[in-house]
Amino acid sequence: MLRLLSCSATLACILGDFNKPLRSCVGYRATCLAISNRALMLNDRIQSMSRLESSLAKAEDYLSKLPPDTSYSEFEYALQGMGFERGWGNNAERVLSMMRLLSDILQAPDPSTLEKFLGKIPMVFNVVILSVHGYFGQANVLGLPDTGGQVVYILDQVRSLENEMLLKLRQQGLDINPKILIVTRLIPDAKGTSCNQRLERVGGTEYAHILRVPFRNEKGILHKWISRFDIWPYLEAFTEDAASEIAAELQGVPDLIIGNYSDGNLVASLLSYKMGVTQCNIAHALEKTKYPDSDLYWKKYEEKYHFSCQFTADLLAMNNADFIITSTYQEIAGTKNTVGQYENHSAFTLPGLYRVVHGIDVFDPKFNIVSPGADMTIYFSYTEKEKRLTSLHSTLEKLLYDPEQNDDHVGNISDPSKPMIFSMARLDHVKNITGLVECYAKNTKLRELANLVLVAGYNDVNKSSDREEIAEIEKMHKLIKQYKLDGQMRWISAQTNRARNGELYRYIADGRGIFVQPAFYEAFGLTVVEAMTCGLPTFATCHGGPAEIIEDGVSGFHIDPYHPDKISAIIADFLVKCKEEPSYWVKISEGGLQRICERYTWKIYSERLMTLAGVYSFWKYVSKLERRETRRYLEMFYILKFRELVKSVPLAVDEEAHNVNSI
Ligand code: UDP
Ligand code: LCN
Repeated sequence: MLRLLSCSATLACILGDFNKPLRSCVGYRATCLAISNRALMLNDRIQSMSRLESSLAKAEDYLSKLPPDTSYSEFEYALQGMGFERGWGNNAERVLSMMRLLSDILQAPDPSTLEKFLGKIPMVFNVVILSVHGYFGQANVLGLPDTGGQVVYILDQVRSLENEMLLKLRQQGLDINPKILIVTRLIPDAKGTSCNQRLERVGGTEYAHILRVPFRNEKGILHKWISRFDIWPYLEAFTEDAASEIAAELQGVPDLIIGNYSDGNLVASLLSYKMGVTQCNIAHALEKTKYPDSDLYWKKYEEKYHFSCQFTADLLAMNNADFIITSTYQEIAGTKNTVGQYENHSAFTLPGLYRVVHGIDVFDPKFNIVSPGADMTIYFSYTEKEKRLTSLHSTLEKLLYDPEQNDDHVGNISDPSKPMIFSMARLDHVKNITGLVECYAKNTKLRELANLVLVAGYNDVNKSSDREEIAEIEKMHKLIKQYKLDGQMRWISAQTNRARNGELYRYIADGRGIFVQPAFYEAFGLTVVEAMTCGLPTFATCHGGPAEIIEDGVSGFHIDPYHPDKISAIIADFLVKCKEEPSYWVKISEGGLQRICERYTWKIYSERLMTLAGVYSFWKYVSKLERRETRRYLEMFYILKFRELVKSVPLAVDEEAHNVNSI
């Protein structure tokens, strides 16, 4: 963005017609949204650039004579006479500083002042966030197939976004309340979750809701959960239905649409195109990177994964987006030795289908790194004794050590005095939890030094409807038997209570344990951030986000899932060193905590996201014409290619006849 804005021709274009976009982006938009019938920032008295400049000079002179904390209402009338309306700030100091910023932009433009100004003016009141595939809920969903970090990310994002929006609106001197809608799939067969409710308020917020819209086709509504790989035939109708539901809830169009994952980003593209709204994409994980050679051998994968649809949807969405946010740099452009997730889409071939010669430009200024964090009310250091949930310790001890077998766990720990090697993830192949079991099982020294505790998926194949999970469950049982792990290992099924999970990380830290994230590929890795935020020394895959989150040997360790023997040796060496020199454990724990404070917090995230929303909405307005050709191409690609590919994905069938009118 900044690179483009610094180009003098572009600046000339913006400034030559500044008044129009300014009006459009602020005053007009607020009127459109029917948030208030009054204009924001400028009124009809200012009709030209010269008038704007002279009014600014007059207002600055007037405001500089007032005490800085004079409240807006005390000088509102005077500013109205000069052509200004609410939105500049809630007191004389803020209004003056905003007006000075604008004067600077008009007199001596520079990109950072423009970015600062655009980040502060009231432009975003209503946000729609799309996360289509289920299960999306606030309780009992984590660990269910396909339902992991994306849900955690969005719920935390929404809470911190609402706080940031409210803070900004109040600082802007506006008494408007924001609205945030998370739009997802309504699943009538909700399996004990709230995914069959149309509207649900997000806990810890006042103005954020989950809005659920069912999948339907000509036969009616789909009742059961289906894998994210099979949902392509439902998305177009979902978009239509979602558009009406959103309009009804917001009584207008949103100011920003944020897509999540391939399906959400595609729906975000269709909606933003339809509504003319700024679109932000968040990939979370681009599947093409996760499955090696899935482009060349797409036909092999097609029946199970329908990657031809997914990769096409990804190309469409990333090119349609006004801006993209990623959790790490490597997600965009990789490292010296690895290819970035987006970079992976710059050129590739799906043999017999199409060849991509310029899929995405990773140096496009639409890319921004905005890293998520962990909810610090749940995840905090094990050293913060006064905040600790010690009342949960007896439950946690039961979870970890109760010798009585039940459906929730497999295996026992016979020596609880040893530190624990802990991992928690969905039981997908790519998470490589079975790989960790095998590497632990094969290293006698490691088995002597520590116990293994895993929280992952179901432990009974009959409970799972996910093909990858079923294969992993079977493998896990086989390994436990083959290596006689009972006594040293506990496999606990997915745990959905986040507060308890937070205390679990800390409980394991109390016993000088560690966290291991052994995935073959991890796009970002929220568990890595959670564990580090709790002060648990973390060993995480060098493939993907964790390689950037952790500085090897300083704030944790990198491990390579393709070299399991090395992993067990690195962990064993660490545990031995910590036995001899307990301060080493503390050093790594503190290194992790420091890294988190510097980079991975939701506060940093939401401030940046709000600034970007302002900058790119403005940019969308001024660059409308330039993007027309791209849009035509994307339309053609969608209609001629994507729609055809979708026809090859079989429609899901509910087990028993459902009454369409029953929901
Ligand atoms: N999680 C959980 N219970 C489980 C498994 C996972 O609460 O049994 C949570 C975990 O704490 C984290 C998220 O689900 O917040 C997983 O996010 P991550 O980015 O690590 O992986 P993803 O599942 O998105 O691939
Ligand atoms: C999806 C993933 O695979 C994880 O690596 C991320 O942490 C999560 O989404 C949240 O972005």
